[in-house]
Amino acid sequence: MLRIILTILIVLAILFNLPLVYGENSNIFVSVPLGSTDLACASTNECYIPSIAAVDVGGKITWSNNDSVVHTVVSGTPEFGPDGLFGSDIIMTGSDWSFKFDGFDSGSYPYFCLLHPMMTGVVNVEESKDTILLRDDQIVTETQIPDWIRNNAAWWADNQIDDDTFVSGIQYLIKEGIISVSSTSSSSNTTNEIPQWIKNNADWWSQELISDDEFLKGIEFLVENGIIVIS
Ligand SMILES: [Cu+2]
Repeated sequence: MLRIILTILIVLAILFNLPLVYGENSNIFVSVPLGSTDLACASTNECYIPSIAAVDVGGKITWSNNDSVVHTVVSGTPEFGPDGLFGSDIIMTGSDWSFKFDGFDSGSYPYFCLLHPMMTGVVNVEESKDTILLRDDQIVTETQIPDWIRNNAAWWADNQIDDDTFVSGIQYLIKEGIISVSSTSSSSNTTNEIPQWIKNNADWWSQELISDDEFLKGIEFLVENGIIVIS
């Protein structure tokens, strides 16, 4: 029965192009080792091992209490106290506690043990690498364009900003090397008309319906036809 359910889930994932591959840091384990009440662990940063743990946004960390006494995991610092972002109750000897970092901004989140405040650790929440298994050719793609440009693309597609504003923004990003395109400007006898399909692409890209690569094809067209000029 379990096998049938698994098969159905995999088929559904493939049919609807859902991500099948997650970032490396989606399921992390941290140990509270034996002897963590000993002050010595603080001086070597071994009260939680590893004391600095990286996890993807939406990933899960499980803290296991391998010590002979109870401990806690509470976000914040001993100096300023708990900050309320995450926190366990008492974790019994031999037990564990998990927390999922859904909706967290990337950044460093310190934590400590309420019962033994010299026990401190840090969670580094990181954007996962957008590793998505594609349906047709199983190519793993990585993001090439900063995400905030989606806003610009959406505004442009919606005629809230004009062609010049959008194009000059993209032009600047290419010049600064933030976006890289493979083509270079060729013709000087150009029309400044931007084809509708590029605007459609921008709209779809802003909604994440097409990939960065497909959107870049439109940008490359603009470069090739001298509408975007890189000097
Ligand atoms: Cu403790």
